Amino acid sequence: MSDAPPLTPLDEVRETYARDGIVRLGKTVDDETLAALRARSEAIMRGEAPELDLFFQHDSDDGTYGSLRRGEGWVGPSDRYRKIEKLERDVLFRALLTHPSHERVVRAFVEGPVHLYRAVLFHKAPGTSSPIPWHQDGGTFWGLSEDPSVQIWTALDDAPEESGCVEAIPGSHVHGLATRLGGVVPDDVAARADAEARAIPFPAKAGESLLIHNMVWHRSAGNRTELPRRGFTACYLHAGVRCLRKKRAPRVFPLVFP
Ligand SMILES: O=C(O)CCC(=O)C(=O)O
Repeated sequence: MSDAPPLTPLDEVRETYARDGIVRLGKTVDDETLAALRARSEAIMRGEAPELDLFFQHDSDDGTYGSLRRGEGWVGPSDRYRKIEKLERDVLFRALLTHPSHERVVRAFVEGPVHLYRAVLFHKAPGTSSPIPWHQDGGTFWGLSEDPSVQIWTALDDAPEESGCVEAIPGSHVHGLATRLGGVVPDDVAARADAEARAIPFPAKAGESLLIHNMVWHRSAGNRTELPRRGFTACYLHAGVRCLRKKRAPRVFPLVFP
């Protein structure tokens, strides 16, 4: 998929992941594929893939996380959707999340069949785009019998600090969940942990991937550039992980690596 420099060797991936909970994997996607994925994400936001029945979340009007209009879903064609989920239903995004460059890393951590928890595009439109606060990708909020195994985040555009690259606190994953619920780390907990001073930016070039431990504290700022910043993340589970939700039928997680 790429003629770029070699991907990070798996020994190094394992070692850095255990220590830091976040690892640069190298350039996993070539420029032609990136262009196709960007065009596809734009078409999806214009409403050209209704048959996929994707999940949409529009960005807030004032660019704050607190005023996101949750639960609204699709609100018509717009280039300001901040989050699009269920992208495993799209041929191009599915090809990325099942690509050998991803499988090689997932297989280094998961034995046996591998299922997908989520495949999400995080989009920061130029102009007003909301930040994502410190959070962890797990907890009762995720409704799983066990924590997810691994997740791989890939930059579809250059993501320098000014456009809201991923930031993380390396090593924070070893302490487990900050709250039983998981998700956003409460402000007082972040303040006690001195999170601001410990934040490390992970700027990325288009096509580069990061392996992000679900428990590592991570966040991203708003986009202050004139260009969109899109990141695609796929989160993988081993076959024994079950959906615990009770209100609706439990989710069945698609098999991605048999
Ligand atoms: O793309 C981003 O800005 C952050 C992604 C993220 O927070 C996540 O994958 O959980």
